[in-house]
Amino acid sequence: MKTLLPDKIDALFINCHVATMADNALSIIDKGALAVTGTTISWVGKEKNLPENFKTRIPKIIDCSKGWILPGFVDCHTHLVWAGSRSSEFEMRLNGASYEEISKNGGGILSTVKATRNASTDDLFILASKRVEALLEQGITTLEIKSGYGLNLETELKILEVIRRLDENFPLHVDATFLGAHALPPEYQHNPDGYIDLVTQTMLPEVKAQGIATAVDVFCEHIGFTLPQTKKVFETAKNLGLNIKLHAEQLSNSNGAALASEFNALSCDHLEYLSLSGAKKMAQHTVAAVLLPGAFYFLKETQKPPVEIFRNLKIPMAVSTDLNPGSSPVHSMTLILNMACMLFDMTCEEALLGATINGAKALGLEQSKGSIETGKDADLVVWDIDTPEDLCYLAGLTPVDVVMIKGNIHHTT
Ligand code: DI6
Ligand code: FE
Repeated sequence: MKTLLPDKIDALFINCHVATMADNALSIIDKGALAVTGTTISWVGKEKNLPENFKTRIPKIIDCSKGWILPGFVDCHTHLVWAGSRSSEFEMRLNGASYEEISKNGGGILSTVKATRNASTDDLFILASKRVEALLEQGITTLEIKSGYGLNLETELKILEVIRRLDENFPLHVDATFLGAHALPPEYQHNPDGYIDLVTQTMLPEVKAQGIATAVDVFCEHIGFTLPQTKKVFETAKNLGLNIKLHAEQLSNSNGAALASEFNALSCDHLEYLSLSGAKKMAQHTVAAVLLPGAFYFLKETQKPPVEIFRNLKIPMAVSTDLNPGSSPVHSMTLILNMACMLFDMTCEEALLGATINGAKALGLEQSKGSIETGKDADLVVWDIDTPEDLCYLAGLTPVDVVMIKGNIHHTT
């Protein structure tokens, strides 16, 4: 993505190292510099190669004190609009109850649905804002948020409205995904197909009409929805021109990834129980694999996603927080990076690609987000670290110095 030298520069980072994450690697530039014009990256390279006239006519020069610049993190899978707490379920699980048992007994997702239905739009916005602030402060500059704790038209729209307000009120880019088929609501306990009819005939057309979500997701699982039900939702989504994503093969192999691939999904997410044939379908349709080590850790799962198969088939691996109250109440991308390495045997480079360019691919945003290349959005983080690997290795530390989103600085320490 080469462009001509910019004739105007608004900000120049100097005295930095850059991990651009271009070309599917860290792609390090030592002793680098980076120029921003308006909302985009206009020049990146070695500082010694900076064109002569750059330093003299630049309003803002940011000395990075030998820190590292990486693209802002892309958190491509969260469920962060919810009310209520599931800490008592956490305690139940520590006493031996399983996630599935709790879910079958009316707890789990449905307990969050009850609290979320009872919360006002303003309450939900305040609760979600705190979570978004936490992510923003840790260098997340692009965020996907799913609905799915409403399970009726009114509350699903309320959640999507909150997501829209988050996008409007925070500097980071927020994508909304409609996850109406997340769990069976109490009103349809004995009529799952009736609920799928509600999702496809009423909810999806309204979501589309309001332009309030860009993608559709389904929880395809034995405690979620069957393959034929998932297919119905995808057919409607496709007809409406919405992107497709899937919670697939998280707790068992339902062959959801193969189905989603046939619908040219942007991503399949979780994938612990993915089969080789499912992976091959994903590769054939260039579907990204979104790996969620927070849920694996929190549910004490033992079946790892087939990372070696993803490598061999060159399937892009994204990693994400899956921030939600039940299976991944994890508010930290650096912790997720460490988990991706320790639990899924990913390398630091793979984990970092997962939290940047491959996260962008999972959202269909790779043309503008996820790597440092001229012409892309100036979504950058300056880190006070010695090497990019420190972000995976120094578990729990988040040494952010500067967060820039679309050319504006939003956080400095
Ligand atoms: N899979 C998950 O891990 C989350 N949703 C899903 O479909 C869990 C959501 C929850 O337990 O509240
Ligand atoms: Fe999820």
